[in-house]
Amino acid sequence: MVVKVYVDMLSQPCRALILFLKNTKIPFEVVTISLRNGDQKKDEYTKVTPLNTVPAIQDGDFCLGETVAIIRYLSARYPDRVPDHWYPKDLKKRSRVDEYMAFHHTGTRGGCCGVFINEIIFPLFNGGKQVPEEKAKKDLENMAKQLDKLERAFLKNNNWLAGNDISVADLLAVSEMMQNTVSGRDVTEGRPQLKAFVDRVKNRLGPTFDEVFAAMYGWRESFKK
Ligand SMILES: N[C@@H](CCC(=O)N[C@@H](CS)C(=O)NCC(=O)O)C(=O)O
Repeated sequence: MVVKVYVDMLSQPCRALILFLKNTKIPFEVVTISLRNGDQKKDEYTKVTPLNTVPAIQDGDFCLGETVAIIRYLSARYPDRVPDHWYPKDLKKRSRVDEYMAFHHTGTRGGCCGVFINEIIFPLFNGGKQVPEEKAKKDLENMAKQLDKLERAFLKNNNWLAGNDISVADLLAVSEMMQNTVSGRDVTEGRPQLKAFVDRVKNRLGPTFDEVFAAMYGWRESFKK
């Protein structure tokens, strides 16, 4: 049976999930939910997830939202189709990935997304208006604080965020950090180790990286004009 995956490729967690799926043998089919068109609020999608967010999946009559829950579900559902390093079966190794995923939402995503919303989403929905300077400053400070934590607690002197090989933690983090490039912001500026990490993830994923980021690259180009 093919798992239906509801995504908008401009969304950070959706890209992380698709990167994960493309690097496994899980059979899946993409269903596009356009956030810009408000598809996530339609009744039909509410039946898939009353959270009305992307991503979500449907596996037979079982529907699930929230990226982390989806990754955990799919890894358990298809244990032989997911290379172990993505979400290890070993309890201690897996717990390292879980530790990052628990940090991710208020940490990397909280920090980077706050700035992204200020720089792209707010002006987009408010006729080009900018957020108050004080708010922009506060959110930039928070992003710096979260990225400091990311480097100090997870990246340290390692190649990957959670263990000695690439995992879903790396996909979630990089997808989030890449989103800020839409406004021309490089969140790795002044952070050589973090920059090297992003490049490492990109190189490790090969062509699937650019495939998955193609829609976001297009969006970024539209801001350059
Ligand atoms: N914690 C959720 C976050 C999902 C989320 O916020 N998705 C955004 C796009 S990045 C969304 O669907 N926003 C639409 C809305 O809130 O109306 C996850 O990881 O799945």
